[in-house]
Amino acid sequence: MAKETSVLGNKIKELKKKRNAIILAHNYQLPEVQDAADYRGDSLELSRIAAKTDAEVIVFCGVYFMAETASILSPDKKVIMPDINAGCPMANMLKADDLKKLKAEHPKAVTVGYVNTSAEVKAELDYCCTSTNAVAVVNVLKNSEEIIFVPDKYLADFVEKKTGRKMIIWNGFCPTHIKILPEDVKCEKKFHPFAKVMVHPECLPQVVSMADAVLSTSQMAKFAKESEATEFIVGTEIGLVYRLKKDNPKKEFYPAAERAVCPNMKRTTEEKIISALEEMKEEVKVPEDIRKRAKKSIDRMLEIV
Ligand code: CIZ
Ligand code: SF4
Repeated sequence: MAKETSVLGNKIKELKKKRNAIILAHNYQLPEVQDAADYRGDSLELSRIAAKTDAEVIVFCGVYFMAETASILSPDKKVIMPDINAGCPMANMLKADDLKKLKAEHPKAVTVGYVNTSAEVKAELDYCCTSTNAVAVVNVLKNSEEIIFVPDKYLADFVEKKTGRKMIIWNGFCPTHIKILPEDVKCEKKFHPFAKVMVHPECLPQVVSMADAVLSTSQMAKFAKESEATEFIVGTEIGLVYRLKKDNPKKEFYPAAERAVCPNMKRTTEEKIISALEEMKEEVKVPEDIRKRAKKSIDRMLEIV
């Protein structure tokens, strides 16, 4: 098995060189995909790496909105996905027309949208945000009477509690993170009483309220490294646990719930990376008019953080 993995790994390396490509893997990708990648990170970190690299081709191992975000920031590069059908159900819960309607109902509201949205939705937003900076973005909007926050109702709930703002929210959610239940955290805490509990803000509010720290995946990576604690209960998609263990071999990481698996994140395989590099597809490209408007919402976020 190890031999087979290295054969695929070598093939990927060879093709990467031939195509002048880099491979980016989201923190939730399969271990072997993370190992094949040049960089791992959250969606914004990876999109910013894509914008900076000299490589001409970006192989984005993640879900569709993430590859779109990379394409929005790097219009001159070829962004390809090993499996174009890897989507994000949360992002698919809000269409641009839904947001247009919500905006028409609240004409004075400022619109803030989680990065887990399509490019068309981002084009309708005033501000994009990530789970790392959602609170900071909303805090800047002190003078705005009304705020629309889409699509994740649980991230919205967390931001409302942190900022004291009441917002107009959408009914979206992550089907993977809601699988982590309060009793799972309770059970892990019983087995590992000294472990710090890190939880993603896409989790249920009852789970969020049990956490020592509510963090995005990039923040979890940083927190695990810098904390004096040596044991952590990890309340997010289980792919991150592989990265945490690899980066911190002396520390212990326990998934809050093994069932918190995002099937779309697991669609990408080494074999599909090879085909993508061989055939140079499927390309993700955002039409220029939408790209320009979507980029504005990302730029506004980057001005804040
Ligand atoms: O922005 C990302 O990469 C997502 C969706 C999760 C996270 O917290 O990193
Ligand atoms: Fe979307 Fe949830 Fe999967 Fe992230 S873990 S890509 S939010 S469905």
